Amino acid sequence: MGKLFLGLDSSTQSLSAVVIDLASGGRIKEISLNFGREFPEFDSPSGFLENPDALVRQSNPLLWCAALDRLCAELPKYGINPAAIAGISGSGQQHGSVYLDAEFAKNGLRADPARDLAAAVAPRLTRAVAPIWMDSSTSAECAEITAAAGGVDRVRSLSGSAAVERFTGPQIRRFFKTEPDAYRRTGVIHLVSSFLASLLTGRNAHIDLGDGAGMNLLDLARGDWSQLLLDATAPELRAKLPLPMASATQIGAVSDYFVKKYGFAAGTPVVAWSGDNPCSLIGVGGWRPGTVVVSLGTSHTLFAAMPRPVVDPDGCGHVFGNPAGGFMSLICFKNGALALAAAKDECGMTWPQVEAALAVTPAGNHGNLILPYYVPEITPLVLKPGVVRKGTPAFMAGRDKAETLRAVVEAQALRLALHSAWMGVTPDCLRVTGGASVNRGFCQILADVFNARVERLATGNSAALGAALRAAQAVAGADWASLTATFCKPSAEAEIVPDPSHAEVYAALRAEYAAFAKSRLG
Ligand code: XUL
Repeated sequence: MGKLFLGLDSSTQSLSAVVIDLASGGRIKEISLNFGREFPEFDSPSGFLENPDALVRQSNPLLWCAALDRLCAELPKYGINPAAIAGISGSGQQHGSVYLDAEFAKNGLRADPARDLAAAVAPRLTRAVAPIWMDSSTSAECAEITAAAGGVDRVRSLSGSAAVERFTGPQIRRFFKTEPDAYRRTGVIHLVSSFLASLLTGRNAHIDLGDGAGMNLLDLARGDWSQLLLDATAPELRAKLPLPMASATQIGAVSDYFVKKYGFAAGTPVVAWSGDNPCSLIGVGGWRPGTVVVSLGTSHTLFAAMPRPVVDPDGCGHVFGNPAGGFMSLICFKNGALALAAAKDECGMTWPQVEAALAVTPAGNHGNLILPYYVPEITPLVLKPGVVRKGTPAFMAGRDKAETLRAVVEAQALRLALHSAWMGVTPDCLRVTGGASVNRGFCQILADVFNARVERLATGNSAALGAALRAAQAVAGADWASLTATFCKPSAEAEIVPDPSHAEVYAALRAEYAAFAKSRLG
C-alpha cells in the first residue's frame, strides 16, 4: 500500500488539497483553487452569490462539484499520481446545507465519467442554493426552535450551542417554512462536508460528530440526533438526515467515476469528512487540551480541545466534536478576512501598506477604536452592519488611514480575547493559522493582546492538512501524537513573543473596548 494521504478543504472561498507522505514524514503538495478567480461562470467572487439582503448568504453547490472535478483533474499536473493515494478525507465550511431528492437519498450519485459531477448532481437538487455559515436570516426560526424545545438552556445543554442563525437546524426550518413543497420532495439534507464526501463515494455519506454538532440538532452527550430538537425544527426530519458517526469512520471507497476518470485506485478508502474548524484543530496539532488555536480565515475563530463540554453563558460560543475524540470549544466572528480587506480597500491600501501601517502605529492606537461590522456579525449578534468609530476628530472623519487599519486589527484581536473568556483557558501560547497568519503585524498584536507567544506553522491551510492527517490516522492506524509531532511542527523563525509594555496597554484597553461595544450594541 502507498503512504500518500489526500486532505481536501472546501472552504468559503476555495477548494484546497494537501497531500502528505507518511513514509517520509513530508508534506508533498498544497494546491488551492480560488472559486472567484477559477470559476467566474458561477458569479461568486467570494464563493457565495451576491444578494441584496445583507442577511442572506447562499452558494451554488454545483460550484463545489466543478471545483472537485477540476482539482482531481489537476493532481497529475502537481506531480501527484491519484493511483498512489492510500486514503482521502476532507473538511468543509461548517453549517452550510445541501438539499437533494429521494433518488439521491436512496441510490446516492451515479455520475457518468464522460460528463461531470455538476451534470449528475443538478437534477438531484431540490434547492438550487445552499445557505452557508455567513447567513443571518433565520432569527425568527431560532426563536421558534428555542421555544418549541423548552428554552435556550435546554437547547444549549443538549446541542452545545444556543439556536443561532447560521446553524443548519434553523436554516432547515426556514426552508421548510418558505418552500414546503421542495422540503417535502427533499430526500436527504447534507452538510457541505458530507455532501462532498458523498460525491467522492457516490453514496450518502455519514455526518461526522465534529461537524454535526454545528446543526443545533445533535444530542452531544448521546452522539445521536435529538428527537426534541428534530421535532422543534421541521417535520419528518430524522428520515432526511444521514446518520451521525465518529469522525474516524471509513465511509466507503472512491466511486467508479473517480477511478475511471482520474485514475484513483479502485477501493481507495474515504474517511468521513468533518468541519473546517474541527479539521484545523487536528491540522495545527491541537488534538488534546492545552493548545489554543486562532484561525484567521474568511471567518476568524478561536478554539481549543476541551476535556469536557463547557457552554458559553452569553450564547455566542459553541461546543463541537473533536475529531480525535471528546469536544472542542469555539467562537466565530464573521467580520474576518473580508472585513479587513474592505477596510484596506476603503483606505486605498495594498497588503504591504497594511503591514507598514501596523508597524508605524502604536499599541493602543492613541485611543482610537472601531467596531468593525462591515457585514452582520455573529459574536456578538449584530444584524445591522455598520462601522462605528471612537477617537480623535481626524480618526472620526476617516482621515487617519494607518490608524483605521490598526483599529480594525486591534478590534479583531481584542474581541477574540474578550469573547473567549468563558472557555476558562489562559493560554501562554497561541497557534495561529489561516490566510492572515502570514501577517506579522497582526500576529504581534495577537501576542500582545493575549500576552502569549504566537506559534505559526508552515502551512496556512491547516484544515486540509488536518483532513489528510485524519485519513492517515483512520486508514493506516497512525497515532495522533506521532502524526502531529511529524507534520504540525511550528516553525521556530515564525514565532512571535509578546512585548510586555504593549501587553499592559491592551490589558487596560480590553475593558474600554468592551464598554464601547456594549454602549453601542446594548
Ligand atoms: C464556525 C463557522 C465558520 C465556518 C467557516 O462556526 O461558522 O468558521 O466554519 O468556514
